[in-house]
Amino acid sequence: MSLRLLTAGESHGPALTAILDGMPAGLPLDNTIIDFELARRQKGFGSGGRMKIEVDTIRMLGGVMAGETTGAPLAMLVENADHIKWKGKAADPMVTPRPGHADLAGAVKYGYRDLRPALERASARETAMRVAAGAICKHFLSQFGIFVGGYVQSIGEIEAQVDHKNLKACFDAAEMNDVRCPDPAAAARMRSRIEEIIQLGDTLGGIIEIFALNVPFGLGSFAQWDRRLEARLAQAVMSVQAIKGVEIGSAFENTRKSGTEVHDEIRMEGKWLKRPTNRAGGIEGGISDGMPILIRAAMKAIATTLTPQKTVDLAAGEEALTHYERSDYCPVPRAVPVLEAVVAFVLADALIEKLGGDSMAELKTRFKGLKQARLDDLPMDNHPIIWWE
Ligand code: EPS
Repeated sequence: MSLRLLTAGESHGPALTAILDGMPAGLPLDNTIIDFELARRQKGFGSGGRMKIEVDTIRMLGGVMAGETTGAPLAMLVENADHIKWKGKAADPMVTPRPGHADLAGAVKYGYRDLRPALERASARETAMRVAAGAICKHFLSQFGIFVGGYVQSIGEIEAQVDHKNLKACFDAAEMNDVRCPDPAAAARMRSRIEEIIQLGDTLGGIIEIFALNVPFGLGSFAQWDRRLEARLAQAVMSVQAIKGVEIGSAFENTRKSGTEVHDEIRMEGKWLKRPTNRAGGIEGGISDGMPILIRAAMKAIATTLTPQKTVDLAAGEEALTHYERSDYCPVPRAVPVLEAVVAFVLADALIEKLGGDSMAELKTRFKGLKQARLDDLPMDNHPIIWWE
């Protein structure tokens, strides 16, 4: 691991913090790059009241001097505006765990006498810091021409028609509406469905697609299980709150096809090796293959519902209904920048590992020398070899 990220902080505590360690020196960085992504995370139809209270902005506490990274750990802080409402006041006891939330799991595991510590840290508010770190990773990747983007593919049962040959256009179109969906007709239906679910006091999940363009050949490795790029991406995606499934390329659809139908043929265009299709999602043998990386993430309908669900009052020791304070209804559109961030983190980590070096100048020189999928870069000589004596 070249890059490391730790976050800390509670949803209603004074602030959220993060340390991103391992970013090379010499990356130009100003707060607007991070604030732009933090603002994207706050926007999206289907949010609850909290997003009207917060205006997430970054405070850099270390690792940047005179507008450039120094190679030292990047220390970051986002304040919780809602904290003032909680500070110094006794909070109502929380003793009825929400099915599907971390409430019960956290209380049993840590022995809490109230559920709040579990939900405070398990909360998706933490994703603000992953977006902050991810903004730096996206910016780092952009120095090498790599672009990470995403959009909503489905919400509930409503699916968008997506042109996977024009992923950047999908991203641009999705940024134009508040459900982050590239298909305007589906976007309108998604919006009405979310309106309906708000009226019903319920929540909705969906599928988000994240892609990366211009990723060079050779990130990740089959040499060891924990170096495989799809495994690292899957872990990062699955670590995002409410994500319960992940797919690389069209993996699930591929299961319905035979081998000759599934795999992406290798063709020649001059000396270049080309892949007319990308059902593998840009990764073969745990290594990026130069095609766009495509990841699909399944987000469940979140656990906090205005309509009560059956649970147990853990203090009274009797069956009860869940208690509702406030929540999002459909955070799927807001999850897009979060998933972009975690994918950017993994790709930045793999690129730094591939290139080595402590400064952007060193990395850029090495980037130019990377091998590509062309015959001239392959030393195949067609001679018999004795592999084992
Ligand atoms: C969350 C509950 C809601 C969300 C929150 C995640 O917060 P609150 O309990 O303050 O209403 O808005 O997400 C954020 C605060 C955020 O920044 O995304 C939860 O329980 O996970």
